[in-house]
Amino acid sequence: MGIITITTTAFNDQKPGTSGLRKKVTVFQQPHYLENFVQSTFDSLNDIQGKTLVVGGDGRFYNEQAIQIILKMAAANGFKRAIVGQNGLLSTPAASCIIRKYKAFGGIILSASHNPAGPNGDFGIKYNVSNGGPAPENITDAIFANTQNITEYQTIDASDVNLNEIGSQFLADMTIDIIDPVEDYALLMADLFDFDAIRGLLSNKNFNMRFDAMHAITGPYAKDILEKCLGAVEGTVINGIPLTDFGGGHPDPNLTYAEELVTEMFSDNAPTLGAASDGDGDRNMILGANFFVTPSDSLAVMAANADCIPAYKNGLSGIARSMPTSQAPDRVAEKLGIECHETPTGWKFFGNLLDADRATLCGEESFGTGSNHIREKDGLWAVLYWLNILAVRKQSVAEIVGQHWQEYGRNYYTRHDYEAIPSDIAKQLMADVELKLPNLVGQTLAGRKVTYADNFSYTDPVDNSVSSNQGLRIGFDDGARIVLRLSGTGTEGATLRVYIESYENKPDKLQQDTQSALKELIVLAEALAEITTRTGRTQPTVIT
Ligand code: G16
Repeated sequence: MGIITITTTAFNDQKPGTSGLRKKVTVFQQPHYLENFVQSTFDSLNDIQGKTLVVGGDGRFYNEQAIQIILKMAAANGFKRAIVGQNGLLSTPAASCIIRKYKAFGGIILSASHNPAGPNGDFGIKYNVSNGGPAPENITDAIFANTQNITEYQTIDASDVNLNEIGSQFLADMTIDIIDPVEDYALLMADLFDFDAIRGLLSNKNFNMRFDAMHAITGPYAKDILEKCLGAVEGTVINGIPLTDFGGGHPDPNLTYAEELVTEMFSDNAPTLGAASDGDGDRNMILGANFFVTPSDSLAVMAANADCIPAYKNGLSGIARSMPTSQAPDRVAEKLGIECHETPTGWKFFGNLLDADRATLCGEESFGTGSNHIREKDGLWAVLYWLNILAVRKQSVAEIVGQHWQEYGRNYYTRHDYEAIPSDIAKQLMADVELKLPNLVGQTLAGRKVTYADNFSYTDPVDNSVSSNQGLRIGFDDGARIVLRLSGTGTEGATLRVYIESYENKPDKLQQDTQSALKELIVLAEALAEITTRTGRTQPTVIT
């Protein structure tokens, strides 16, 4: 089994986005396309000789073929050991957990997250570093630079690895350990939460829950942990068998795409708790009976109730949220007297804060929450966190959030997405809004005074690295905000995201409908960006 060097030419579209490289499957299937990106990744890392690499993915179409290619290239490039999830499966949080637990050098995670899968769907690849988190920008920049100059890659001439059988095999000089994808992750969860209290809750006949795995990776994790270990009745987990095309669905846990769950949770006999996760298991949506918890509120409530959870009851070192996430968590941080960080969109920006113990809980409006237990956001962890809170507080989800608003006030929050806009139109729209920003400061718009308007730039407080152009912000004197950004995860044209928030603390105004409460700001954002005129869209594709 000799190492072979293959001559290749560069592709010019391999710039990693918010979370790795995401493209259509058909793009990844082009000869040398995946190989170029993998070699460019290996070449951006120092000293991989003799090291351990974790490899796994969300099980979508092309997952196993990609893993075979990656393993052969890892062996040819000098890795000594690869740890691979059985059948090539690892949820993103489980991959992060395994990188940390086995002190691997890094990991390759194959996923396009919530994007649809199948032969005509999306595929993705990203590299995670030894802390278990997504590679920081200096590495993703180096990967991109390498992809532009690549002329050859190394692989070995060998037959495919058997991904089905747990145990060890060899590929040239590299050991391959096929492991149970769930076991290490489940053990970690049992360490963090009060499983006995959750078992008690789940055995209470007045409590019932539904978890929608959306035909994606969390099915086996949720079945093992919720049903087998914690005693939730069989059938609690729906759509629990991972399919390579996710059943033709769009496994994005939000009010639009998790339709089956949402319909049940807003019906007359709704379960007490509803939850869903996404393609690769790092996102979560939390619902009570007839009640939706925004991801921003979810982070705030989790932080305010950290004393319910064994792993966090001794206090949080800080909270971090992405810039477009609502400011609800900031109010909790202020009350707790802990640091609160505002980072650009992308979980990679939380890594330094978590490593330096400047944040314990992190969250994003894009249905991501997580903690210092790993270095990725974690869907099932968030569900267990809520179960643990419910077990201790013995109230409904709506009661807990309602009391939170009474205490801290409510940050009304919505995100309007306009998907698949032609890229040139979207870029021009953003450029033109940016030009307007300096003149907005001091003006009164939608009955509020603009106090700042800028393009968000972040200086990491740990390593002082600067990330600019992270979204346009318009802030008002009453705490309201309008934020505009282009998504870094789509694969078709551009997705314009408009984030809108306002703050309310009058006790009798805390239960309004979100879209009505934000109406003036929504109209203002549309007018400022001239969305309909420029895109022809009269309404968003998705509202969350
Ligand atoms: C990824 C990132 C998140 C980010 C989200 C949306 O999540 O890991 O940090 O918030 O994309 O990013 P954008 O607004 O640029 O599309 P995932 O779950 O897709 O890996």
